[in-house]
Amino acid sequence: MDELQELVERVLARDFAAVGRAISLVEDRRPRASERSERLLQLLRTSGRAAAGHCLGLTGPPGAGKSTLVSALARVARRRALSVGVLAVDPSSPRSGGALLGDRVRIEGDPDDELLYVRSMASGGDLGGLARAAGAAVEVLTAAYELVVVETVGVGQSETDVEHVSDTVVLVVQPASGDLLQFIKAGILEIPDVLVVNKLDLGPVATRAAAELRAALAATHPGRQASVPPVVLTSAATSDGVDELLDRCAEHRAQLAATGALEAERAARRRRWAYRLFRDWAGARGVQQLGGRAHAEARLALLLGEGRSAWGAASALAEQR
Ligand SMILES: Nc1nc2c(ncn2[C@@H]2O[C@H](COP(=O)(O)OP(=O)(O)O)[C@@H](O)[C@H]2O)c(=O)[nH]1
Ligand SMILES: [Mg+2]
Repeated sequence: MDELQELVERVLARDFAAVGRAISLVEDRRPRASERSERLLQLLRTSGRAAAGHCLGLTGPPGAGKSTLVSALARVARRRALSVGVLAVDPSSPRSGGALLGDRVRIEGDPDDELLYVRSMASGGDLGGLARAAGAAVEVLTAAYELVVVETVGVGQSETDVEHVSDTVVLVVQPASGDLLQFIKAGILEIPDVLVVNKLDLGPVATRAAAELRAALAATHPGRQASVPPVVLTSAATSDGVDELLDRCAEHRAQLAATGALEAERAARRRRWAYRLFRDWAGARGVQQLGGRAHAEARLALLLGEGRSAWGAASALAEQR
């Protein structure tokens, strides 16, 4: 067994240090690391372990309580004896140099708990690089842990979109923030699979916000009652509603699996992700040279079918041009 195979074995065995090393490897943007990183991802993918995993993407405006909710979700999931991996993606603003997420995920749990792994990732302003690294880190975590939770801001924005890495997208809002109205206007309510109004402990203002949200969803899904996503009220502070949130997310995953959509969605996501990375490098002209987006995506699908990662496929296509 070579060094990478050994690393993969240890990642699959949920060895803390190995998971950390694997993520560091796929985060490494130096060219000489990319071949090893690519092979690592391939080995993880062929292990087939990710098929059993579930990746939740939590998104929503700063201050809504995502980090606190991730912590509460991790606690509840651990109580259900699920192994949990957490990734907090922090797209530092290049202008202010500040971090949008501000804080780091604070997970209060047993520090000796080997089945709860938490990692945060900052971009330093390079969103394309962040997209690549976060996507790859999620692949590592999904191979290792039964439940993976990714926290990020910026739903509906380009490269950091959680919808490109998560099986289940959870939009978190807080009551009386005005965010809701903006989401409705921006058409963002089409994206999430589950919606959360957090800070239930604030009282009637929270239940009112949930009612408004349900009404808005019914309006944006006319004639499609069955596809209206559930709205869950939670208090990340007290853990109220967090069990229900986990149930709703598990139901969404079960639906995907039952219709065969889980694997198809993951493949489609990987293709879109590869396309984004390719377009980052090659630009609109590069896409045009290949005959447009559909053609570029078809070529990428072939490369992905050979077992390449999104990044590997995008760079291979960029070289083929
Ligand atoms: N009252 C109340 N405050 C909360 C709750 N969840 C989070 N907070 C507070 O809201 C603020 C933002 O929380 P944080 O998790 O950092 O939000 P994020 O920016 O979305 O990750 C913090 O002061 C939290 O303590 C909740 O359920 N109830
Ligand atoms: Mg946060």
